[in-house]
Amino acid sequence: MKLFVYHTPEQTPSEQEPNCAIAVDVLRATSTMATVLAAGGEAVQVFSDLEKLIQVSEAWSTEHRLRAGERGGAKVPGFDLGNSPLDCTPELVSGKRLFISTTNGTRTLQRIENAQVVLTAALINRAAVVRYLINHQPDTVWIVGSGWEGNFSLEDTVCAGAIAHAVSQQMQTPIEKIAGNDEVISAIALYLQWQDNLLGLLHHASHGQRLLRLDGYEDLKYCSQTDILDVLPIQSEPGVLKAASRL
Ligand code: 3SL
Repeated sequence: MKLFVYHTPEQTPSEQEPNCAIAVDVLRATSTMATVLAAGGEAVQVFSDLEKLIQVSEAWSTEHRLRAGERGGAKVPGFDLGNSPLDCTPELVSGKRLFISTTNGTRTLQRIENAQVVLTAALINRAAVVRYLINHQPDTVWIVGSGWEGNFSLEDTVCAGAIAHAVSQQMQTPIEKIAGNDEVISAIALYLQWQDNLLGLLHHASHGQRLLRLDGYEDLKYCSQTDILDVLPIQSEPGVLKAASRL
């Protein structure tokens, strides 16, 4: 297995597809997706375009769908939800499909949707993703951060490092044997530096600061936890993610 870390969807090579691609958007899209599927959501379907989201979701009855959308961190007017994982309680989401559009996370998923296997990861479901990699041993794995509008983000990189570190430890393989690019080494270094204070790191992150200005402290706190949800979001068709146990 070779791991590659890309900080943004734009940095991924365009003429290749990996055996397994993992979208990461710790603040907050992939944290929300893991939370919805762990809480019994039927699926999460992602869109970059709000009009398209509305049009496709019209085919679902209102009892079976939720529309979620965020632009610049704020909820899209008229939608049921923004992008806070804390709103996704079992009472609200169980049995429903979440139709969601976010600024960066959905773009990452669209970039990697043709990989053989597509997963989503956040700190909160890191262990489930690592278990999948250890059990299935895909040859090439891309861990793709969402960043913010094309730029590096601390929170996605630290999550990539948390995944790569755990894979290396559990396979008892030195990191230089499984690292496919230098970004893997630097992501692990970031994780090792901050693993005991991930909430502190999210406070330094530019998007963490943006969310704090929008009253998002509780979201930061929730998203900074490691391995609290045993759920593996996996793509069942382009743009649709389900809990692996329900496929
Ligand atoms: O950019 C995204 O995809 C979002 O996760 C951003 S936010 O945290 O909802 O503002």
